[in-house]
Amino acid sequence: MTGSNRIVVTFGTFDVFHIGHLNILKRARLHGDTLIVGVSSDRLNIEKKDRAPVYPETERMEIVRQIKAVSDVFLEDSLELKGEYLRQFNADALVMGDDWEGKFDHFKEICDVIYLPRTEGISTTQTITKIKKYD
Ligand code: C2G
Repeated sequence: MTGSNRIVVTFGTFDVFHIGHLNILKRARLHGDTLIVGVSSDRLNIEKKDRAPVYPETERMEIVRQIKAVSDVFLEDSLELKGEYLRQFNADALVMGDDWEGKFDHFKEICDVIYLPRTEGISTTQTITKIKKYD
């Protein structure tokens, strides 16, 4: 008998990496055996959020790649390609934080879609604001 290899995919920017990011990656991994993370590109952030991330995509990818729960990373260069990415990686589950609740339900035809509660009290934006006050 061959062992199962349930593949979980998640997406995110993971800028100014913090405990909320670590928590979701650890919890996403518990939903399968392999965790593949799509890290959003600098170009995608500039297009969607009108600003570049603090850390460039190469560094954000390397930080996420080295997290124990993570098996592999790839660059997410288009929000519209999520379905293609899920098929390409043979995803059994898509895991996202519940700030995205309901937004990806249409992918249920490809794989399980699971939303996990966000870690309270921390975000990249809050952290940047806090650091600015140290000036
Ligand atoms: N997250 C969390 N708790 C926090 C902050 C973030 O659980 N306190 C989760 C988010 O819900 C998300 C992941 O960490 O699932 C990455 O968060 P962001 O870096 O903010 O990514 P985002 O900009 O939401 O993703 O296709 C989606 C894009 O890649 C953008």
